[in-house]
Amino acid sequence: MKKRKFAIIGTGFWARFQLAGWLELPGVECVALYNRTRSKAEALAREFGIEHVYDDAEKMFDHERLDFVDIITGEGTHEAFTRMAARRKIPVICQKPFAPDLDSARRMMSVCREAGVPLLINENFRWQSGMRALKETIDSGAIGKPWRARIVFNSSFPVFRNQPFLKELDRFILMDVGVHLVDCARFLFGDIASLYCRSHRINEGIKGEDAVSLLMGMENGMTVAIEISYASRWSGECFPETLCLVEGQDASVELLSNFRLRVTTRNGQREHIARPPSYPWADPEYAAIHASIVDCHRNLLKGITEGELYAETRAEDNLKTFEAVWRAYDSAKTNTVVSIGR
Ligand code: 89V
Repeated sequence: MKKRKFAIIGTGFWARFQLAGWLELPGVECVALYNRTRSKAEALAREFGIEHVYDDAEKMFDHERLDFVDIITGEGTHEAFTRMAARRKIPVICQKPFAPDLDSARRMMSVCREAGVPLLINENFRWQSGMRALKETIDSGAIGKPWRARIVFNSSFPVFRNQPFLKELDRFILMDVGVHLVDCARFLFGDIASLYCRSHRINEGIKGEDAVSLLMGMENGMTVAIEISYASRWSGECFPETLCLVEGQDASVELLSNFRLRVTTRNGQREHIARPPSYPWADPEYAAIHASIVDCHRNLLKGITEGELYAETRAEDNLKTFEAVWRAYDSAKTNTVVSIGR
């Protein structure tokens, strides 16, 4: 099989795990790393035996023969790197959140459309083993028609320790974690019709919001509540797991801590463990998330090799998630219910 050659743009905290995740797949080869601080790229290249390192991205694009790039920089530079790739007809995989704002996301989509190259968003939460098992259970009809759900990511994990730049973001938790949970809601239940959002800043010394409650009316008539926080001290702490309760006409299904999936019917309960695969390179603190990177990448690679439509989180789809997050900011600011998609 011909290996697809790719480069990673941005070698910060998350890149090591993205790269290790790619290397689990037989059909790819990382040939170059770019970082504006060259020494960081060199350190990662040494660790993974990557041959070429650059601190000039244009130069990298000119020198390397790439089948795709994986952009893992902050969202402020996603558009510039996407333009460089599209100009050379190179497919783009870009880390969430999609862009610094909606206009930039739309411009990225139009340059890739004009160049005829895929633009895919690296959104991994829907690829967690628990989320997949939850969807399978709902789709199997085991709980009947779902009518309400709660998706919870409440923790006091010191997220700023590994990612200090998150403190400086004017828009923090909705952009960093909210995009994941809104995407999970869309993955499980389809598109959003309306939403109402309230936000708080609880931790000291940060610029953006670190606690959000988001109530969504779905197009299928369901009500979905999302709770996110990095300021919660509670007995359910299980970062980085996402907890869910989905109520159906006949039964409910819960995604509980330690990947337990519990179905409760009138007649009793049954539970099984939707354990993620374990990888030696995963950071134990983030293992639940890191394990999903491999399945996410497998799907994105299919989008590159077999056609964009195979990638679940292609830009066209992820724009809906991203739009909902922006509407949530509008809702929190104006304290109003916002309609989506009209
Ligand atoms: O996946 C992420 O976006 C991470 C985490 C959820 C851990 O905050 O930044």
